[in-house]
Amino acid sequence: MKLMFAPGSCALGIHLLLEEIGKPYETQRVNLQEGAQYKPEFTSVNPKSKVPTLVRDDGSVLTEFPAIAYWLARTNPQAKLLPDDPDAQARALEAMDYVVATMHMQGFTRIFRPANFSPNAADEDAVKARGKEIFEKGLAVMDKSLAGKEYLVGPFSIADAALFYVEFWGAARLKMELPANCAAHYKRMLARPAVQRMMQQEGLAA
Ligand SMILES: N[C@@H](CCC(=O)N[C@@H](CS)C(=O)NCC(=O)O)C(=O)O
Repeated sequence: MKLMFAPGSCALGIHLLLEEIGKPYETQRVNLQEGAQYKPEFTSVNPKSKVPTLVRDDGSVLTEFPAIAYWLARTNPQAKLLPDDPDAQARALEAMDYVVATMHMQGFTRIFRPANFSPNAADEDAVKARGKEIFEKGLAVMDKSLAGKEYLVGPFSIADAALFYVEFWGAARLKMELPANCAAHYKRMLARPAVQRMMQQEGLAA
């Protein structure tokens, strides 16, 4: 398997899952700043121009964070990345979809790429402020859902890998103070050996 990723991007959530699984895999860095995701070498693999992109052992390509995370969990049951119970599975997918589709795509994309939301440069601050509002609302929702729990659905699951990457963006990039349960979850995640290995490999470790 080969993970195509950019250090510090949302792909870090998939990278940490590969470390949790512990089977050999390759990585290939994609330089998003230089626009490598729009060049034929990358678009011939993933025409969506996005990381994470997973090239599987049979050569087939899987994209979209939730799909990759779900497939990794289902094909590596020994790693216990998804509970067996259908209700808990649905809760994990529910949380992961909210993180990716709302907190990241609606919130952070406004902060990182305001020009995608308005052609008018004068709108930039307002677009970013709206993005931060969406992210903060998401954090409040996740914080409530973590109350009295170590991880989102009880034991560690793929949903925690998703929550971790947006917590990382909030804490390390925006220098925000995370709400208490998210801050404790972020700390708990940082203490996992698999997360530490991923952080080292991506050059993100403090
Ligand atoms: N919906 C996609 C989002 C992936 C995504 O937005 N990736 C960002 C990095 S965090 C990216 O590759 N951006 C490059 C670009 O849009 O040019 C997923 O769930 O995997």
